[in-house]
Amino acid sequence: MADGPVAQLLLQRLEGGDGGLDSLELASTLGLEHQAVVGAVKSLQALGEVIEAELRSTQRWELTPEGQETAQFGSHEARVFHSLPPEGLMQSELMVDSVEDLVQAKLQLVQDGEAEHLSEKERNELKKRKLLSEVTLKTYWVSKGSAFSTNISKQETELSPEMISSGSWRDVKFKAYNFSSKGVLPEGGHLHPLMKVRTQFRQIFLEMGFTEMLTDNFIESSFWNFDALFQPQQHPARDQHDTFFLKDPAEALDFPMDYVERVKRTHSQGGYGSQGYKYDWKLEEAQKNLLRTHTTAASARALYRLAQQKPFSPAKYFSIDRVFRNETLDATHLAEFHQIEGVVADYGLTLGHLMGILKEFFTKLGITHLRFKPAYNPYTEPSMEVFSYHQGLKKWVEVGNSGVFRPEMLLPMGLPEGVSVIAWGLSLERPTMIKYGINNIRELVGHRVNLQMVYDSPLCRLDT
Ligand code: FB9
Repeated sequence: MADGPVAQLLLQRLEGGDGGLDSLELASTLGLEHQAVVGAVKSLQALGEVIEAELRSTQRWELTPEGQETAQFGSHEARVFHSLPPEGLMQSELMVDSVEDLVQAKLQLVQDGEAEHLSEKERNELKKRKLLSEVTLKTYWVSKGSAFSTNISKQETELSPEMISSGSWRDVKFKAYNFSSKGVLPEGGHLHPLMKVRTQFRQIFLEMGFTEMLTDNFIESSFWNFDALFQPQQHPARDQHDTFFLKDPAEALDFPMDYVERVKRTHSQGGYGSQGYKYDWKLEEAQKNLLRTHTTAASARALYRLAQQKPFSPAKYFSIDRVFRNETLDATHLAEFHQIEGVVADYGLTLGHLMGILKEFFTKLGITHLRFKPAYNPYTEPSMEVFSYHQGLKKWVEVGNSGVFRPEMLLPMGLPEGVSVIAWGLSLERPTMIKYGINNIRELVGHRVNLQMVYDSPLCRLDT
């Protein structure tokens, strides 16, 4: 503060001096930190022409932390000598009977501000041993300004209602606004990179005319997660090592039973042109609660709801939310991830439509030059894995999976003959890790995440 004690001391030194003073020397004389004197200089500068302050660069030798330790406790060689046992060692092993610790002495000279007593060769030797470093200090040469005065009255920084009503504002000096001072950066929240990338994907789906599905239930019944998708009850994905089943509540009880009957028949006897899986389908298996293994369960619910609307009207849905799998954990896989899924329902959709919409979708991600590879999913036929050549990684990268939902899934829902549904999926973590250059999933999610990474993560632009 301009009316603070350091500023007053500085003004008195100027008053009594014969020209000017150096901020570093004044700090040393007053036994203050140099920054305290610099603060007083800046506050006096804000008053206008009370002082003149010229910024100067001063070279100074300072001890490194190791140098400070050596100055305090002695050089390594001396400490070895002093560590010898009092009875000493055989003369043949030691040729010196005393040692003068010149290194420590020189460092103490520097510590006392007398570095100039060392030769350049000596200083460079200590610098080479990383005991000494040359620093550039910004100091101020302060002299009297045209409006110099030692009587710096307290400056008001607030105009209060009392001042206005009493008129006392007329008798006080106000501190000038410093319009160039930067405001205090407001501490706000910080979006996690995953959430930034999710927003980008959501934007892409919305501009493509898709509607976001309801995905607010992590807990799902086996019925909607598997049976409704025509995934047989003995499928390996349905057992404990791939899926997290719940103990309590272990069972879901609320189903549209007419629909369940059609699903049961399709699995066990076939129908709609399909021979089915010819097994004894059990309601108890379908009632088991689990943590959804894919957001395709939400797609099944959305498509069932669509099928109840008569007459049928085409729809485009998407979802981006957490799914859970009892995976083997590694650097890129955790037991959960965010699945992104797009679904289009209309009459006469074909694999060509699926390829076309995938090209449009991935182009918006900046991913071009797609390749499609035949694949298998229990609930889509045909299915395709989607690949793209990644220029940065110089290799083909799997960027998603896709397919046409099977009639055995769609027709029991009540969707009209001729309506087909194309769909695709990918993860949110993989593109996020690539975009933000993160190699280990635990740097992105989990209890070991460095929050500074979250604070510092830049805006996400997927198309660049
Ligand atoms: O995300 C994936 N890869 C990917 C995506 C985008 C990307 O962008 C880069 C910035 C340029 C890069 C990579 N994958 C899917 C492929 C692989 O990472 C794969 O190894 C891991 N997969 C997950 C599942 O693994 C247990 C990613 C996840 C995945 C896989 C399939 C689906 C959804 C997510 C699906 C589906 C689907 C299929 C048919 C109908 C409906 C849904």
